[in-house]
Amino acid sequence: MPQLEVISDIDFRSEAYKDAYSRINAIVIEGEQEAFENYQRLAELLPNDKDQLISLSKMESRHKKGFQACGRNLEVDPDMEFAREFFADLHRNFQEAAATGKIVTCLLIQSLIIECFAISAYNIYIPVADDFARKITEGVVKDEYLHLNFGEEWLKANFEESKAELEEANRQNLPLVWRMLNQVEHDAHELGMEKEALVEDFMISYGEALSNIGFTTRDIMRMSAYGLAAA
Ligand code: PL3
Ligand code: FE2
Ligand code: FE2
Repeated sequence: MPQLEVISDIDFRSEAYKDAYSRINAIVIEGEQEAFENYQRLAELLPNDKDQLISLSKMESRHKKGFQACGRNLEVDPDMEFAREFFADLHRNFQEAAATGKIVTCLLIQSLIIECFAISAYNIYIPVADDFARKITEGVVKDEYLHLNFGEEWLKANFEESKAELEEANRQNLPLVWRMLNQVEHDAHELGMEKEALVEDFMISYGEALSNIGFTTRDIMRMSAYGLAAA
């Protein structure tokens, strides 16, 4: 298996690896915590889908516990303050949207952008992870596809009336993803993950999601380009 060669190159116990892991691990823990809170909030906003959304939120708190165990296993103390700062803009945008009943914006932020970000990061992490974290991450990523699917199905069913708000929410939030990727580029590299691969995987997942919802290829090209110049 070629993967084993890659793994043997990485020293999971080195100070440089653990230092980078203290931030990446915190980001993932914070991301899962925010996802938990966001699905709880969505359950209040969408009473018809309440049970399903509560069940998604419970998966997020399991993911958080799993990644906390990954950090403990490597004897890394996650830098949670860094991670809260990392998510601050997306967090604020979600809160503001929820407070004004903008469900479409909330779904775009959580179920499309954050889930696609997580799916691409986890898929790229799996082949370079330590054995313990790899098993955890493989289990988590399966759930993230269900979360993405929830958003896709809801937005597809309400496409015409959601379209304008989706475009606006994309314009506001996609540039934040590119900024966040730039912010983790160095630490991700230390863990064996390349930014180009993260960007490519994100673009594929996000583009497919927009296509499943009902956007044309032309719309997708235009929407995906927002803020990319800065990446
Ligand atoms: C939603 O279910 C989870 C949200 C988590 C967002 C994670 C974003 C991760 C970006 C950092 C890239 C490195 C990932 C390493 C994987 C352990
Ligand atoms: Fe999750
Ligand atoms: Fe999720």
